[in-house]
Amino acid sequence: MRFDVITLFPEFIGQATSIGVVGRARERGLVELATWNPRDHAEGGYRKVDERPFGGGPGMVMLDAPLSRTLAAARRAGEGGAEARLVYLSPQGARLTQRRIEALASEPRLILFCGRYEGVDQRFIDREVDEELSIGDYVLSGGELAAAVVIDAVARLLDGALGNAESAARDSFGDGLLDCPHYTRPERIGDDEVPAVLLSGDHGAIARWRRREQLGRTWLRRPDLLARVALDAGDRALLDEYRREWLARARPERRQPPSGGRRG
Ligand code: 9WO
Repeated sequence: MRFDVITLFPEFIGQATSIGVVGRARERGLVELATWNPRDHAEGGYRKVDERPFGGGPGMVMLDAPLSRTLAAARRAGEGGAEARLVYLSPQGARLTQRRIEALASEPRLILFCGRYEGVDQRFIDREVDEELSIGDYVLSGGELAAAVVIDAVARLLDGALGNAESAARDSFGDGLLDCPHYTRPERIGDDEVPAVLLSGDHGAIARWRRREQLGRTWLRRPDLLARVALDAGDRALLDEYRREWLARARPERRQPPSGGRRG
């Protein structure tokens, strides 16, 4: 899969995708990355890429012309550039979800556009952008961090990007539930011990415990996610077990799961 990233800070994207799973995927040829800097396609000695907004107001707006030339150059490079979807990372975009990541991972090539300043001339967005995506309801300094999130989440789904163990772990998490707790040595830290089932060697019991923790933690912390997961009879039984134990432990005034709170 190829990513073309339009950014005023190509070095950021290069570094953010040179480590870990993404870095390994690039080394293995699973991911190809090219960065495109609008400043290289700007005119004049100052290589101007922004201008004051019409109507006044704070900040600057990215100019259409350098962006259009940058996008044209990216589309001319390599194969499939003309058809590649242009994704603009912005607070105004649709919320990024794992399901959307899975869809993006099936694309042979993606062009990710990272804005800066106050924003981008709307005519460029209306004419060229196929999809706006947001990683959350907050304003960053630019779209680069969000682009790195997309590249990381997509790369993990590509065949061969994860080792067998990681891939198995990913498969369980990929079913829309939160992850289960993880423990490692030492067995005891102060009064805190590792759940006995994890030391039992009973792989069936361990798998059931992990699934129950996934279901229970999702119920406690993200009931909105749980509502979207089709539970079979076994899952429903495990979740009922978790709920009964949680309610039995919870103080009378806490008989309602905390919305996104801790302890669970
Ligand atoms: C800047 C600004 C300054 C004062 C008041 C409001 C403001 N809004 C912005 C703004 O949205 N700047 C953006 C910077 C322009 C497009 C690129 N930037 C960006 C992308 N900030 N945050 C994102 C982003 C991308 C994906 N998911 C979440 C946030």
